[in-house]
Amino acid sequence: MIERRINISGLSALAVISDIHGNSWALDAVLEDIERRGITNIVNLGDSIYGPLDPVGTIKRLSSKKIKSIKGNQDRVLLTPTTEVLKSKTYVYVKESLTSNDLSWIENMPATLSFFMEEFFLCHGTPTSDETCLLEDVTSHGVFLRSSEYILRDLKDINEPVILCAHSHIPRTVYLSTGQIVINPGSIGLPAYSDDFPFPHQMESGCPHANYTILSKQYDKWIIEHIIIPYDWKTASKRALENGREDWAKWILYGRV
Ligand SMILES: [Mn+2]
Repeated sequence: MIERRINISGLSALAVISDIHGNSWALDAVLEDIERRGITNIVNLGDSIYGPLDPVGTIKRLSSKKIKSIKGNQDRVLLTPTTEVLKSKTYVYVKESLTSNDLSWIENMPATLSFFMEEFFLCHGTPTSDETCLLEDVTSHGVFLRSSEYILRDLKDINEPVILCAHSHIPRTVYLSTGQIVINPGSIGLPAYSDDFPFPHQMESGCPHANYTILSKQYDKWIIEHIIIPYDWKTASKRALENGREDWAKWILYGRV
């Protein structure tokens, strides 16, 4: 069979990564998989650095590969920490390992981005908030897939046909009545976590693997592949433990809270 890949926008495949959280072991496994597939366009939706893992190694990899990255809420707190964040030993660990070059690299990332001839819109949370999930309702009685109506309300000013969002660490794709597709690639480096904002809640991918997504254009339609990659999670988990984060060590090892 002759392959007929129609490449209308000039971009035939895009790898979408996010929420690395300093896990360079997981990032290496994902970058290797992307390279093996011959994909050269990579975008990164933020929360790249923060975590008790390998912040410096992560920045090195992202900047040397020239990966187009936006800021997440946990990249932003490294520049403007709240008093509560200042007390966190993970914040101190990450902040002390960063050089002023690293900090300006973080500062230079935009919060959102319209990418490739306005085909893609990139945001960490929603277009206007980096700490609100676009596709999940976080309530006092659990986390649910958000209604299309609420998602569309947050996307009222966004005309791009494909919206790439992150933050929840849950890989999923949602199709809207406007014909727009919203894709969350899940997390590379932290497959589960618990958090208190806006309500105490848990997010679990259910496995320790790194998650990312590939979009490839076939006959002018995007084929979406959510990819699950095994990597050396024992080593990453051990690093979290060495840095005093038993909770992170468990989340990384099991993909469960
Ligand atoms: Mn986030």
